[in-house]
Amino acid sequence: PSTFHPVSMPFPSPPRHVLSPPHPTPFPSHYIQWALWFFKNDKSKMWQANLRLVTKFNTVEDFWALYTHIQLASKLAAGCDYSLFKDGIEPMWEDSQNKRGGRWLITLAKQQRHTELDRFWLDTLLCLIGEMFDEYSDEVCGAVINIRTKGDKIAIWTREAENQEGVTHIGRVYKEHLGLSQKVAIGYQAHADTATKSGSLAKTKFVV
Ligand code: MGP
Repeated sequence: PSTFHPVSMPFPSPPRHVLSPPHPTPFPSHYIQWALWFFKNDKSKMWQANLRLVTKFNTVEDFWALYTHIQLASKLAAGCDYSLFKDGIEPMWEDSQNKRGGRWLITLAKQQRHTELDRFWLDTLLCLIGEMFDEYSDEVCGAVINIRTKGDKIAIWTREAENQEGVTHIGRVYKEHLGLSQKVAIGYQAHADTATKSGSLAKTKFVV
C-alpha cells in the first residue's frame, strides 16, 4: 500500500560540508578509539579513585576539538595528570595490557614547563593517534603526562617490556619526533620495577 510516510520522503538537505567536515578522517588503517583520562590528586582518596575518564574519540577532527577545548597541560595544577590510552586499557599498571609493560620516560627540568612541555605532549599525542611506530604501533598502550612541582614527566606506555625490538624501535621514533638531540638519552622502565622501586629511581631496562 502506498501510504504517505513522511520519514522516507526525499528531503533536500544542506551540503554536508555546511554542517561538518566532508569526510571525518578516521585514523590510519583501522578505527582505534582513544580515551582521555584526567587525574586530580586528592590525598584523602585512593590513587585509583582520583582517575576520571574524560571522553573517547576516533577521528582527527574530534581529537582537535577535544585538544583545543581542554586546558593546556602546563596550566594544570601540580599533582594532575592527563592520560591518553587505547579504549579498553585503563591508564594503570594493573591493567592486563599494561602489567607486563613499561614506559619510555621523558623527565623535564622545572623550567621546561614553560618552553617545551606543551609541545612535547602534543607531539606525543600525535605520535599515538597517527600510529607513527610502524609495525610496532600495536605495542603502544597509551601516554601519560604528570604535572609535578619537582619536574614534569611525559611517558609512552607499551605492553611488553621484554619485546626489546619493539620497545627500542618505539623509543627511537619517539625521540626523533620530539626533536631530542642524539646526545640526550631517554630510558625505558618496566612498570613492575616502577611499582616496586624503593628509592626515587626505578631501574632502566633500555636506553636510546
Ligand atoms: P606517579 O603519579 O606516577 O609519579 O606515582 P609521582 O607523583 O611523580 O611520584 P614518583 O614516585 O614517581 O616520584 C605516584 C604514586 O601514585 C605511586 O607511588 C603510586 O602510589 C601511585 N600510582 C601511580 N601509578 C601510575 C599507579 C598505578 O598505575 N597503579 C596504582 N595502583 N598506583 C599508581
